[in-house]
Amino acid sequence: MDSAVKNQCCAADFMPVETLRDIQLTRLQKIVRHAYDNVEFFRKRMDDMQVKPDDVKTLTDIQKLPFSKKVDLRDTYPFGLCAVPMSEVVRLHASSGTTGKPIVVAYTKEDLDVWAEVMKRGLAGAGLSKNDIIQIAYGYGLFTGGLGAHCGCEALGATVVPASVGNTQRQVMLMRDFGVNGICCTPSYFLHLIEQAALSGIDMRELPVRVGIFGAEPWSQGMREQLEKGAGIEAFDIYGLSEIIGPGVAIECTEHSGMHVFEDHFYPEIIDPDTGEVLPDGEMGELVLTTLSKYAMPMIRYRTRDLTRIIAEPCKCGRTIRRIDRISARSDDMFIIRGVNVFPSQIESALLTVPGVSANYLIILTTENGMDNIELNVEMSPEVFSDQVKELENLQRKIVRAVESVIGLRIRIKLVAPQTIARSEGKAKRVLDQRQK
Ligand code: DLL
Repeated sequence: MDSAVKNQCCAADFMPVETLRDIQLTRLQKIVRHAYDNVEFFRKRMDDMQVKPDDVKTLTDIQKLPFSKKVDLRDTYPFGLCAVPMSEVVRLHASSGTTGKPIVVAYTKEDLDVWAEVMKRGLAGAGLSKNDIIQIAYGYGLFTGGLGAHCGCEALGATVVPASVGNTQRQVMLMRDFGVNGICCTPSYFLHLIEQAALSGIDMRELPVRVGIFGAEPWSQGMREQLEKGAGIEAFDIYGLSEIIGPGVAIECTEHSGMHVFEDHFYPEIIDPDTGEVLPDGEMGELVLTTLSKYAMPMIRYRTRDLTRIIAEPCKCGRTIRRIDRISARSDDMFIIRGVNVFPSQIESALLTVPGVSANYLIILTTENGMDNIELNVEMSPEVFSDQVKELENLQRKIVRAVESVIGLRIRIKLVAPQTIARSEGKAKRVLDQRQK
């Protein structure tokens, strides 16, 4: 790794593994005690399992502790999992989710410092510095994306352009006029920005922007290629969730081979989602995270529902903190079509292997003759749209084959006209579920 880049990064990313494990254990013991003493929910769960904070003597003792889930945040809405008095809470965020009440998360001043620190470390690892101008086009507000990235950029000392989402033409104008070098937004929104720039005669590749920090939704390697080629940038995958802190739980370094988890603050485990059994490093399963240094709302063994694996082998960049692989799917995103398990992310990966196809698509689920059925609408680019019918049929056949080779099912593909699939400013909505319940 370039030593100039390394020097900007926090030394914590490179500490000896033994030191890291010592820090993790000390922090784990302290946070478990804090949660037990101050949150009735955790105390009761631990009492039910007959485990006390003092039983955590080694890092593997974490396995004795109970899991927590999103439903626990809903059941204790809004502040039931708070472990400090409200006078210590300086910020609230919330995530709406698809059903029922939002989940609320709280931060002390020190928690915000931790958040800014991990974001800063992530941005520095992506090669950004105080010399850069960074536009934040994640939503500001209850969603953690905007303010999380904002505080990290400020901690880095960069010049922040807090654009938030929306007003796409103005976003492009700001990028051009301010000479923005770094952009933080969802990958689907950046694709939209590239398209809109082109419509106003601006080639994003000619702007100074060179780094994109993209996350908050699953995205494939094919999408990465479209974003990097379309804007002449280097794209970094960033992962996080409101319940744990927001963006900045993990992020890629310049090696782009998995996302480094800021393990000194978030302890990762992978479990079998069906049995809850802890799986060895390298095996795919559900990511479980424990916050080691967040005091307003500590989360112990939180089941994220995100499927990935831990990559324990050392990264070429020299960081000692371990990596997780790209989030391949969420366990609750899966649908079953004709007996086959299908994840939306598999469809995107397959689709984008076909040359000339853009990442604007919509998966439509319906019920036909009492069975679940799937149709994939794919938007054509203006160039493809003007092609002969024969060529369109050819493209359709290629997509059918590409999808079949990944999911093992022949599905209906409909090619739709350019600009007919709704664009999203935040997380893209890829699935329209019209199944009869
Ligand atoms: O999406 C926090 C965030 C903001 C992350 C900006 C990265 C950038 P939530 O709204 O609570 O928080 O949604 C969290 O989004 O459990 C994953 O399912 C998904 N997700 C987040 N980042 C990624 C990613 C924010 N890089 C949920 N790849 C998580 C795939 C992601 N899925």
